[in-house]
Amino acid sequence: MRTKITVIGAGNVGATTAQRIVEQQLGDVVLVDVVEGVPQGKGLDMYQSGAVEGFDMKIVGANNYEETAGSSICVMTAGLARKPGMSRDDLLKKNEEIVADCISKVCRHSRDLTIIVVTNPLDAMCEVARRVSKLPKNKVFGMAGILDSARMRAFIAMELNVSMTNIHATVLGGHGDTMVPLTRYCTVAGVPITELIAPDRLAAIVKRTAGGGAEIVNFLKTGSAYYAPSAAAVEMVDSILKDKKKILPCAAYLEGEYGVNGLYVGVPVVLGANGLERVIELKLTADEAAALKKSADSVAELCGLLTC
Ligand code: TXD
Repeated sequence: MRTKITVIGAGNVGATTAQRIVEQQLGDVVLVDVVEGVPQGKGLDMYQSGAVEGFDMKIVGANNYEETAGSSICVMTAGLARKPGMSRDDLLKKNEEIVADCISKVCRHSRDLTIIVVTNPLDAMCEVARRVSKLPKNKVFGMAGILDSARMRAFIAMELNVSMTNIHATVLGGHGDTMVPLTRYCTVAGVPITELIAPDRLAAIVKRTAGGGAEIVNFLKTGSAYYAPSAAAVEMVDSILKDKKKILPCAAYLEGEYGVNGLYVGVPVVLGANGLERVIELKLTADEAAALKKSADSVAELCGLLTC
């Protein structure tokens, strides 16, 4: 049996996610979008690259969901992206409609689905997907923390001129301006970052991390980041399909962990064959816990505006 992965949205994040999945030979891909011809054209183009890249994964594009039948994972990227001056929250109403529509359709064709939400505002869109799919919380979660942590790792690598792969960083909280980069848990080849970077430089890195998405939006002007976001989503797909049980920061539905109840917030989790298998509870200082609470409060405020 070949593994099938549905990617909804054939825009920047969706198409790049599909490309990474087939190039890493994680499974066959069905790329779905509302715009006629775009998923078909991008799918065929990517499929043809297999002859050169050396993969045999199938990839097809579609405007409906019949082809997605029997998928084990759905990466949900459809929706509007930010333009300069827009916050992620400005996207709420329109993207709620899009996510609700796509998730209800994809669930009709695949019974045993794990949904990775990418669409912004991320934490609220995870909640929409959970409500509409009626799947358990281990099967519906979101990508944000891996991206935010990757940005922090990149900025630390730039500062210290060392390999990004030696750097470990954890960013908690909602995917927004209230995210909580945890410098105390940040290490370079095992050495605490606080021993390597002066407090003012570290504060600047934390600030740049929190504004990392806007920095790219301001450069691109017509859209938001997609290379790092797609890499982050595919790391999640890989850990689930190969049952790697990687510990990764993801948007998870919390029921009491970190003192949060009934909300999606970014926390470290174990991703394996059973989806989000476990939430890892880090010990937080009073300041960190307060920052996380503030972040959770802003997620709660947005979720209060949902109509589904
Ligand atoms: O960290 C994160 N979670 C994020 C989130 C990082 C980067 C981007 N993030 C969000 O993902 C972003 O704010 C957007 O909400 C989504 C998708 O971003 P992308 O950059 O891929 O946007 P595009 O290029 O505009 O693509 C969106 C596609 C486009 O092709 C539309 O035609 C399609 O979504 N779309 C739909 N497809 C299927 N069904 C419906 N209803 C639909 N509506 C739009």
